[in-house]
Amino acid sequence: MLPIRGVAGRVDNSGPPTDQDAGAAPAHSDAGAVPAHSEAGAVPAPNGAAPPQPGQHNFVVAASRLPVDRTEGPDGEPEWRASPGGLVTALEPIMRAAGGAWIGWPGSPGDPPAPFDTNGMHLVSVGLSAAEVRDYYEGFCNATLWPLYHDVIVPPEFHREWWDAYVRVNRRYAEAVAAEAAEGATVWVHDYQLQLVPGMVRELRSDVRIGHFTHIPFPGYEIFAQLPWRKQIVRGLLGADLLGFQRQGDATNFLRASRRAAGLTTHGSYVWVPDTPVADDVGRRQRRTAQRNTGGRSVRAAAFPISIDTRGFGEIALRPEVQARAQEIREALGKPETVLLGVDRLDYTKGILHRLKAYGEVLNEGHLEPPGAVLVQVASPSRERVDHYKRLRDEVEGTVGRINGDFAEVGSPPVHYLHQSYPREEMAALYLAADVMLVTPLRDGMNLVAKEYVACRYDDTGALVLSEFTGAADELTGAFIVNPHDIDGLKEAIVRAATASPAEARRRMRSMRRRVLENDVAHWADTYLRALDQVPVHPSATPPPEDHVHEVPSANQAS
Ligand code: GDG
Repeated sequence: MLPIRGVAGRVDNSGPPTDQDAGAAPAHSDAGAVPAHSEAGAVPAPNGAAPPQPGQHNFVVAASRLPVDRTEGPDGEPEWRASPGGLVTALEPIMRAAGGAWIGWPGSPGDPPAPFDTNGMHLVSVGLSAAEVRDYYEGFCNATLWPLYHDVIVPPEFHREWWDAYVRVNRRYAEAVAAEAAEGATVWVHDYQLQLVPGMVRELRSDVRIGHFTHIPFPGYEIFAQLPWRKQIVRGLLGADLLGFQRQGDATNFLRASRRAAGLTTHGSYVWVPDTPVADDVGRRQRRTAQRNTGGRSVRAAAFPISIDTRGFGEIALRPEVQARAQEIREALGKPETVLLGVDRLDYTKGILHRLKAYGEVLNEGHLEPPGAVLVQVASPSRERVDHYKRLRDEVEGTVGRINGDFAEVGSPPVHYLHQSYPREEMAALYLAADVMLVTPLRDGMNLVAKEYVACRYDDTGALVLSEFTGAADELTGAFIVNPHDIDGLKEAIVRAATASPAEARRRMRSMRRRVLENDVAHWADTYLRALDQVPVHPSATPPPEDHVHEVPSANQAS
């Protein structure tokens, strides 16, 4: 059993976003790919593979990316250096105590590095060919699932060859997990890139305990239903024992998808997964009887809101050199009365254009006036080879140019736009320098930036404008909560945040700091892993109680 305990240590949630890279030689041939859309609702298993022998690791994490950076050694050969992100540092003590392994892609196509050990963790690379980076990563993950799960802000693309690559790459991860996990190990799979892995691991290794956590929203069924492979995704996730989501609404959406896309029965926060799948074409009563006559498992879907290393950020913010840097930033901006700040990956989900539109109108109407007010917008490069991201960059940069053209004086533009990534200390200095933090996503699983800002405001000053469509809005109720689509409401909130009395700002910030200090990333990991630990090792064969919900599955379940 996994040792569950308080997790200490420094956690860095703010590693520069690393999902934009790609571009070298293929490591894997695409030949021999499994025809993945051959059978409705089932992801085909590989033929004739011998069951894997248990590995040596009691705790195995599978995430899209490995916590490593590629660097160049003295002889020009690639070297891999550990780069601790939030997740890895939160899990590190557990990894060390349990003999943990981390499975992920190192971030560039081509031959993966050999497994290596760092900080008590065993890192195992999954290689992706250049074609798989295109079809699986940039394609199915970031041009199908990402927009679909973020309320179709841009239209998702559905391509069967992208789905094939998704199945193939998920299987590669699952096989790596099965090879590393010791008998009875705990496996924790992360996010939308690996939704088939729980089911595939269960097929290979029914002895392990499997958790999955979705970092992004899970969409309402009317949107999810667009996905031609909705049933396979639901079934893949249901290979887990515990499904974690950011918000209760996400868990509820998943429970509904289980009923509608897969015809399963739910009871409270549990989905009943019968051992023998019931055929799609039977009537409602027959389906109910058939499901009750077979053994099965109950899978729990619940909310576990992720957080940051609150104390780690607070410590950085207290460092004299970081405070001096914050002062320097304000001076470089021309010592304005009000510094507003946005920090986002350059992603259409983050509402950067809505924010700029509102800010431009606030200036135009004279509610705030440059050079007394200055907006700093950090837009970290992200997914730069995906079309919608290229277009977004052009639009954001055009809008910034227009606002500066309209309102700048020589030497004092009202928007400072930074298309760059910064070290964590510089991020903390920016958070310290900002009077008003603008977090206005159209949809966001959680949004860690909002929590990082709060963590750095050790003197209870500063104001947060926060979109109601972020997971963070459930917790940070001291923020000025906005609907970013309502430009007038957004303008009003920006002005109210910029002009709030010190007493009001303090009251709001204190309540937010309390929340972020109580629920930090270590608490999140602990809570999740405790809940996973409580799942019975031998699944119950008892059917669900009578108060379950059953819906007639959607007419067209097949892909
Ligand atoms: C996904 C979900 C969920 C950004 N620029 C720099 C930098 N960052 C750091 C921030 C923050 C992180 O990146 C971004 O986290 P977010 O939560 O804001 O957003 P996503 O990247 O979309 O993350 C999200 C999250 O997963 C966790 O579950 O909250 O909803 O979409 O930590 O500080 N860090 C550094 N330099 C930069 O330039 N060092």
